[in-house]
Amino acid sequence: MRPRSFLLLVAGALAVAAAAAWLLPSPGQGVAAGTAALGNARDGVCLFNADNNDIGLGNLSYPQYIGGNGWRGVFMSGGSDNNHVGGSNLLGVEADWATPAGNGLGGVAIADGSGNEVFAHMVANNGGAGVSVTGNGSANNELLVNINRDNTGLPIDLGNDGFTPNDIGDGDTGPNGLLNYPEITAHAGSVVTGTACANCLVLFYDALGDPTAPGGGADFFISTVANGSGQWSYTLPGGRTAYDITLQARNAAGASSEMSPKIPGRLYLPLITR
Ligand SMILES: [Ca+2]
Ligand SMILES: [Ca+2]
Repeated sequence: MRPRSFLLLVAGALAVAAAAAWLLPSPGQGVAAGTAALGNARDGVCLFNADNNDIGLGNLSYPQYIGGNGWRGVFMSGGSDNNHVGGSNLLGVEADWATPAGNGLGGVAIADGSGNEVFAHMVANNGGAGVSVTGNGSANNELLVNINRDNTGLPIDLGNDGFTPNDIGDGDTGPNGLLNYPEITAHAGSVVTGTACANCLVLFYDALGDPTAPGGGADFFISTVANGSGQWSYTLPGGRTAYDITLQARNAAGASSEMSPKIPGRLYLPLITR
């Protein structure tokens, strides 16, 4: 297990050139006066050439929210590697999991870093992408957000340049290798079949609007694994069909893709009577 230092963040304090709103409420607890987002003019948490830090705990009983900052909630640059944004984090929403507290330029932005894990619980209401990765040297960043919605950009954006379509053979290069997202090749009712990178994790999300367009969202609900040939099939729970979902891939090295487009909706022709 790799060594980690624990980054304790206190509002107004510096931590690796960082400051953040930092709360320890119970889930569902309302935000009382005096505990609203403090917000910094620039980034909430800023890592520069800083490795192996934990940002947030792994316990949703004690969520941490990072919101109301002028720039990004969490920003990693200068070769910041192997950092972990914990599953208890709320970026752009207050500790009641509802009140918007967006960060001006995005939830989490990795500008130059590899091997980072973003396991945030909710990323919402931010200007720009929920989570973005830029820099051609930024590789193998794992980007798994349970609830990612109501950001002005994409939920996940490799390149921070809007939707990046798949390329045949996935030989392109760039942030996270511009890993291709999974594709649906057939569907019938709740059964969906498709392709992804070989042995990749295929993550299923409820699509909110269009996850490949600004403002689209994605809520995670389950995952499966593609086989060595990149084939997968799954029966969706809860009455979902292929028209309801968006997909994301994560390869063995940890790199995560953008969200897939929703498959084209059913075409209903107007009924013409004479
Ligand atoms: Ca992109
Ligand atoms: Ca690609």
